[in-house]
Amino acid sequence: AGTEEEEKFSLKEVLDTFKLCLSDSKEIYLEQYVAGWRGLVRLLNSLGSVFGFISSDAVNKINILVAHLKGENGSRYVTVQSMVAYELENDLVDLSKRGSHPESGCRTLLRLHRALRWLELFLERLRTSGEDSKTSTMCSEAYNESLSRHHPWVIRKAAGMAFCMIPGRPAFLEAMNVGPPEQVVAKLGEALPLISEVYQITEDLYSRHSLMDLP
Ligand code: 1Q0
Repeated sequence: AGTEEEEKFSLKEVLDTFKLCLSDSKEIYLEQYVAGWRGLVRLLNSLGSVFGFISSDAVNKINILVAHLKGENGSRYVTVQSMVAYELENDLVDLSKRGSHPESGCRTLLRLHRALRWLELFLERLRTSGEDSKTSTMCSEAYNESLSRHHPWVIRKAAGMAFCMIPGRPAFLEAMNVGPPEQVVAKLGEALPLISEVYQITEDLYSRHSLMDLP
């Protein structure tokens, strides 16, 4: 019985990991950042197997970052800031075209970072939506304003088809395991500023180092 419980998504848990992400000096702990994504992937998996191609890409990215964290230079990967500094100082990032570092921490995290913007936009819509709003519409609008511009046509097409399979608003809110819809909405209100802050700090860091277009 245990495993099913453990696999269950909890919004609170995701919220907590994103909270723990930020140090007092606003550095982002990679371990917690990755843990936040793990929780989101769990939710995505609970929504159905049609999202498998999305969650497997996310898991792949998560695993790359974990391998860096656990690797021999793991101590340089404790925060996103230290990772960026370390990889840039040691020429471990392909800056303009794919080369010998296809799995740099910087380019890998950038993909999740862009997806975090989608999440922010989607959750804001979800939070402020009326009872009969369509989750699939909210999802694709958020996608079109963020991630889509980084995706080739085939991926946009596949994503569009997956969005049609998202459960409706009541079932979606239910999947968060928080309680009645009003409570979920309140929790989302708590989660959003945190997600936005983590997003913004990463965004500033990446643009300061001109890392926004890493191949
Ligand atoms: C509920 C529906 C979820 C929809 C997720 C939106 C994102 C769609 C992305 C679809 C593309 C995935 C296929 C692979 C793409 C890669 O080519 C791309 C680029 O990587 P690379 O190595 O080829 O350069 N990868 C990405 O852009 C990363 C995509 C990661 C998406 C992770 C989505 C995790 C979703 C979590 C569900 C959250 C549900 C919301 C409720 C949260 C409550 C706090």
